[in-house]
Amino acid sequence: LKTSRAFDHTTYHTLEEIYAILDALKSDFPSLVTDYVAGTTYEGRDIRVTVVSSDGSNTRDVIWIDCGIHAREWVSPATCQWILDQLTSGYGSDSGITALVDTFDFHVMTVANPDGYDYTWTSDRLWRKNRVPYGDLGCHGTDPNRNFDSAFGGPGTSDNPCSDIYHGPFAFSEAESSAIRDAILAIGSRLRKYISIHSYSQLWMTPYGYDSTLPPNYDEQYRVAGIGVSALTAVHGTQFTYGNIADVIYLSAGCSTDWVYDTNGVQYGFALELRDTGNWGFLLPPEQIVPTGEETWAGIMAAINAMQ
Ligand code: ING
Ligand code: ZN
Repeated sequence: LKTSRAFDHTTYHTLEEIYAILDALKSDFPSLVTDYVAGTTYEGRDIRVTVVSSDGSNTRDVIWIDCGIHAREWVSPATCQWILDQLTSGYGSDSGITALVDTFDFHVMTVANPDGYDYTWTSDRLWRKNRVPYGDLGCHGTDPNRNFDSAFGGPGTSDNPCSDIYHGPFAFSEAESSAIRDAILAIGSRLRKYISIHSYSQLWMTPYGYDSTLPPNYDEQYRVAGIGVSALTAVHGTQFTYGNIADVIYLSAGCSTDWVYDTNGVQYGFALELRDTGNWGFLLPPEQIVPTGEETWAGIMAAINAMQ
């Protein structure tokens, strides 16, 4: 198992540790890895994007992957770390990874909700949202994945600031959703595939979440999702269900995948729910970081190679 020295996949990491790992990755691979800050949170933390590019020209098509939009879903940032490790340690030694990195730029947002993530380490392991105070009841947090301008305020959202699916006062009121929006708009027509990684439930989902209508190229997205799931299952036998968000999980207006899909002409918008199906749930043991990373990355690679 080849890995870059920056990483340690045997355990979950604090935000501070993750940011140190991302810094070390940049200095270990100066010609392959750069980064940028996509936004700053309410509590003043950077929202970082790591770019893996073998030519640095900023002209190649882009694969976007974000992790940790929800704070308690710890295996999601761990999987973005696994993916960054594969992209860097595999470049020049693994032919499949080398071919991908010579074709695409990868933009990886490892912790999309750093305030919330930090809060799950210090105060409440099961916190989901960001940490902005709202309302008269002393409640905190907007759900960043209900704050995008895709049927904002529609089904599967709440206008109660104390709810775990509070949509916020207006679309893009939050730093976390705005950071993804701004980064995606800057990538523009170079964006080939958007992938947002959550846990748990073992699902590979496509638009839409805001209603049950299927987008024009649903069949194509469903085909590619199926190829991803087959490759994922082949690694450790983990079963995934796939299909549109509204049918496979529930209606959820204002989610990132729908906004990116509708706004940017990108043909592939995926949202993944990683292990498990509820036995451990958000508290997935650290021993499962590596197998989860292995199967998820195999699925994503297959789904990239299957794009038309
Ligand atoms: N589930 C997701 C949620 O935001 C989801 C499901 C993903 C909906 C992507 C829409 C888009 O509710 C979890 N566990 O967060
Ligand atoms: Zn989530």
